[in-house]
Amino acid sequence: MNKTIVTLLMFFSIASCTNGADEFNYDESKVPNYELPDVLVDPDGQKIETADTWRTSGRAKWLQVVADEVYGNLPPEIATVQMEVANQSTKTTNDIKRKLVTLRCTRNGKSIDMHLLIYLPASASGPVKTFLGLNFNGNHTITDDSDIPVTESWVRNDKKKGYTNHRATEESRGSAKSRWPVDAITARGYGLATMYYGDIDPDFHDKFENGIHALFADEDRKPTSWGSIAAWSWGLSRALDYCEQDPDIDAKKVALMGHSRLGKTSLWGGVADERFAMVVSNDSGCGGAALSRRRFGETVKRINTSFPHWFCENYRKYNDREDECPVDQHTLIALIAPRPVLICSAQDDRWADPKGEFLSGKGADSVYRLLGTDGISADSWPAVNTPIMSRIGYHMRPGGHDVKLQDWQVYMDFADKHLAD
Ligand code: GTR
Repeated sequence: MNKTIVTLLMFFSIASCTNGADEFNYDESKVPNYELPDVLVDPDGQKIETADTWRTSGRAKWLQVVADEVYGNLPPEIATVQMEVANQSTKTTNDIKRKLVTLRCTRNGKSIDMHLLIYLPASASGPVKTFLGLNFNGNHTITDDSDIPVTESWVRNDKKKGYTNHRATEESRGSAKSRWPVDAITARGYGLATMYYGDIDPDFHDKFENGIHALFADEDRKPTSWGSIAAWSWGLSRALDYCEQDPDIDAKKVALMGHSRLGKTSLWGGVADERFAMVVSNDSGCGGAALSRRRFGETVKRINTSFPHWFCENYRKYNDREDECPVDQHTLIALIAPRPVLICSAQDDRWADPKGEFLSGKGADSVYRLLGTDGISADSWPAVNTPIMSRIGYHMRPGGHDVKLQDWQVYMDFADKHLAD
């Protein structure tokens, strides 16, 4: 191959890795001036001066705005979905108890099965604090254990990993195990529960005809109706319903954890269901922890264009008009208050705007303090490898968009501190 071709190929591969660097801003000096909506002035313009006002009216008002403008509302009939444990098994090996639980959701003669894979320290003397997170490619990808069935749900095609024709094969077994360090988690006394997000709703724009949406074919969809992130979050709550029935799990101490689009999901899941005791978002970026008004890395327009099914239709109004949105992502963090929330970034993951992720924690600080916690104990964006362990936590590790064992160590340090008995 001649030199020019090699150079051109290198140029194109770098350009595609940075998601079209030319179109998107990665220059801090080009971040526009912006003003964040004050979360202590409610959407009707009333000042929120006491913890009681936040609890009795302020929170609910902001919650409704975020649902209407960003993630969408579940249909009121969601409560008519019937849930049953259709299958379950338990096996203990090397001091780790593994459970497989199938949750069947039925409505209008249709049903979906969501499969929970749970690992618990077998020698625990009582119910354990547990991390709950959705996985990207099927439960069988988080382990080499051949007992875990290869998912039969829709998967994204990835020939390298053995997913073709939207079906997973044996080839993909264990392919995501580095992101789910089961031994390290159980060794520290925590449980881990995970479920494939595609069991709840497939991740493509199917006009809401599949997954849990399919049980609502009678729904009159509106610009404020649920997208896939709201559907995945609903699935997390059903997993928590199961945890409440399992005597091995301390359901009052379940921490949500999610990476990337599933980090956005863990944040919204923690907002929508206050039973979750703690939330961890990893590299959640645009539509997750990162402030949209900064327009650094991924933008609202880009996310709505690439993933039109993730948010509600109303969110598209803010394409290139971030300042007109009545909320920014700090509101999402504030809605988790006073529960502990840990915002994690990766230094090289500029697409997700690590600084913007920190700043949304900062923007939520006033609500956490009003509710009597220490908020976020850093004045400025901390250096890499300097975890901030206050009630709103922040951590940036070196490297790129991923979940690593060292991330989990910080999640568990944070849980040790904030979920202590
Ligand atoms: C990207 C998307 C991000 C993030 C990521 C992921 O393509 O732009 O917002 O969600 O996918 O989930 O891996």
